[in-house]
Amino acid sequence: PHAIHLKDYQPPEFLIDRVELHFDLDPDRTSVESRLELRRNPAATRGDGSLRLHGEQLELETVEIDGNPLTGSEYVLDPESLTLHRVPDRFSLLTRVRIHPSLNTALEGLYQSGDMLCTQCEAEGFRRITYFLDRPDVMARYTTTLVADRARFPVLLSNGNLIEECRLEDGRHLARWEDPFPKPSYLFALIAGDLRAIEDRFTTASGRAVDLKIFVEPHNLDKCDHAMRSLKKAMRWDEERFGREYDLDVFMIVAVSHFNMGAMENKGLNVFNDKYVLARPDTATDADFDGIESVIAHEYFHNWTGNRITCRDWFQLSLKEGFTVYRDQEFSADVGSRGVKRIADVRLLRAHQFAEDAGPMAHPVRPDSYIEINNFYTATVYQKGAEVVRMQANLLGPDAFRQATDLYFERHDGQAVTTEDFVRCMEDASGRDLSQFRRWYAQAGTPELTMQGDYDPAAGVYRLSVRQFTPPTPGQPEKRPFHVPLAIGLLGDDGEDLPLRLEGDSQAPAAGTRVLELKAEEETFRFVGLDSRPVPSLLRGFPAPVKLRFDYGDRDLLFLMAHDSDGFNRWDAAQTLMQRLLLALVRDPDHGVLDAFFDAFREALLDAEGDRALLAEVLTLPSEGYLADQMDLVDVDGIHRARAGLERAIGGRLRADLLAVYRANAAEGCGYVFTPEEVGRRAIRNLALHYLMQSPDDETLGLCREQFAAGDNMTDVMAALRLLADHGGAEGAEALECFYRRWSRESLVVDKWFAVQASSPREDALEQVQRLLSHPDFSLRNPNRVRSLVGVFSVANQVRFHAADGGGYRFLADRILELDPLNPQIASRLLKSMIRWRRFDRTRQALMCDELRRILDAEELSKDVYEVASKALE
Ligand code: B3K
Ligand code: ZN
Repeated sequence: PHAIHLKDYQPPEFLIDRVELHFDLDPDRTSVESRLELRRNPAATRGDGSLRLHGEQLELETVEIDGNPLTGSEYVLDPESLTLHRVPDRFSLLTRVRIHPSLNTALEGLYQSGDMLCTQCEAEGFRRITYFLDRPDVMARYTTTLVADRARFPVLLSNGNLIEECRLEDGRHLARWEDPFPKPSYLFALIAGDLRAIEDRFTTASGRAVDLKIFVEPHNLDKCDHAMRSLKKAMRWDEERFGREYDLDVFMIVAVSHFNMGAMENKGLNVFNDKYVLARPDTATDADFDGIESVIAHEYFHNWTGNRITCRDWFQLSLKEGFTVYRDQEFSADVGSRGVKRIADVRLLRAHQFAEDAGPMAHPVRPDSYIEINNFYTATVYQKGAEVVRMQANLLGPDAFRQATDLYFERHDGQAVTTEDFVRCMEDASGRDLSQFRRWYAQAGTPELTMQGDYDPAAGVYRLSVRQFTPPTPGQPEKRPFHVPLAIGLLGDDGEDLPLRLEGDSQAPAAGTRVLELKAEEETFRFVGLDSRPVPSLLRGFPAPVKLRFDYGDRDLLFLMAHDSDGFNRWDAAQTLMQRLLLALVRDPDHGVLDAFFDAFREALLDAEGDRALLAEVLTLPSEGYLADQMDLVDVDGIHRARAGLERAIGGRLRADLLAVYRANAAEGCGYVFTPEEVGRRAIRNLALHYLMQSPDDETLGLCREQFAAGDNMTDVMAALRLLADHGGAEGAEALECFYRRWSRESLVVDKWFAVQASSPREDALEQVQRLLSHPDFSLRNPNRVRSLVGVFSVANQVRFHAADGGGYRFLADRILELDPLNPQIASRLLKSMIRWRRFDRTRQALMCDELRRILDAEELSKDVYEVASKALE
């Protein structure tokens, strides 16, 4: 397999103005006829005049140019393309191919999911449907005709508006769809199935009525309300916040149960993993409700950021993904709790993106090269990309940023553009110079900011010196300094914010946060007019995706945790404190925990006025995975022991308080509602139960059992089930069994049942996971199921996955080798949990490398898995 490089980009030699597709749908044997209106691209640097169309796994039956059939000697076929030599400057091309959806286990292109047929084309799936210029800078207008058996496939959908529908002979019927907006092929979609829809209507700001439809299999019709509510909220928000209106008469969402990722923003016809659509209080947790709200919004927002304006090439992926994640994060912050949302986003970024940046697959937000683009739908492109947009939004301020996005939408509507075009709009609208800022797109790695403060009481000056350093990443041994926004506050003895007056300021600014901009490798800021040593609150709200090194004393952290006006930094202080304590306990099990720690924990816990969701975040210990990332040499067992020990100590020492919190936060009998307050209440209550159950007695076990039995909502039931299952014994087995019996027909709930067992820290977790492989409900062909068992075990069960005997690694490698021939995308994703082997001891390093080599030695490895495994061993 060979790499593709950004520097080799060439505009397409041909453009396609119109596409007419005709599908004769059958799961076993579908025929696809395509008519393309092609013309030479005036902007292209002339190639050799031939036309090379992408196509994979297609059985070609006919090729015609302007109505004249070609003979076999007039074209060249290989497994990846169809090449036509000597074609006119403008012509119509007809091809007819056969494909086999029921054999398509990779779930790319046209495939079968249960009884329905569906498509997934991003990034390069359209070439598995028909011969085409399958690249995002070729935008065409599509008309799609679908013909299928009427009884089996009563619903036939594609992009755009329905323009014709009729019955045919032999029980077949036809539907014709027309999409008036030019689009790249990756946004094409079709659906055929026996589906039902819930319908609603949305009137846009300019008064146009849009029909909204969510299609699901009939038995899921009662689980669509939350998705529909979320959609309407997102549509309104995008009008208000970004001035973006929807542009077709109908917006459709379809939920399918076999899906490689979360969802797909196909024009007018979003196709979703059903996990991000279906929710009823008794089947879905608060986290699921949250996920649905944000993924529905995300895909909807793509209509402008991705569809109307798309990417020139796949190196620009973050142009649409980073921006759209930023938009969905802002949406969730506005409709939920902003502070909690920021914490959740940063937690995710630190856990996944920082880890990625520190490993062998590290790449810039705009990668320079790839072997398989599907490997680059990463936390870096998505989450760090969103932070890069957020930094620009903050540097410009809300008004200029809105002008800049307006300019972007106006200037580039209908085009396929680059991240450079985006930044230029930011500059043109604001007058700011972002030339150094652009490095955020080009340089990989997480910058480390080392800060030092010292106070000169005689002069009343506090000096804050800042140094930035970014570690080398593959292919980038040296980095140049970034342009980093720093949001900083200084707290006085009373915990109040002080005015931040920099030396040379003509007047004192108001007390509060001040945004400084670091551009050099090293800089010192001098704050004047301070009567006593302030406590600095650094990087408030996490203004940049960086790591902070500052030598805080424990007292300062406790002080910030109690007083910082910035909620994010109160949380961060608590996390730093806990992280420090835990790492000390890893190094020395006898380290001991100060009373002050428990006092602070208790004080926070009993804060009756605080936002409970925020509190739950503050009181949650950093994960084992995150702690591992803070160590040069990961001590898997030490981390587990320390963290579990501290949780037990909290549960024991604060038992009475935790019980009080548990009781005070009982539901008030109004049934399940998904509001930030109620989510927060359930979160703090379940966290209290979690701590109590770390050293359970009859009373807490009783509470847990009661909650499991009584819970009318999945959030509480799952929390109790997890605790009972981890507790083990007859209680655990019984709860698991009872849960399975009740929910065995709800596939998404069965996923949870698998996941609970896969993430259990119990010593026999791997054995249990092995056993579950042969459970009748397990299948390698359903990505959600694979993720819930194999994915969860290898990502969320650090202590068992990294067991010193290598059993976890062998298990994972076996699954990857089984899965790769079926579904390379999922196989390659799973592999990512084994690539950072360098952080471990020699024994584990050797075990992981053995498995990576075993994988690389396999015959007929996919490009996906090859790229990850080979880069891991480089
Ligand atoms: N754009 C899709 C992701 C496609 C992934 C292809 N391997 C979903 C999203 O980000 O909205
Ligand atoms: Zn997206």
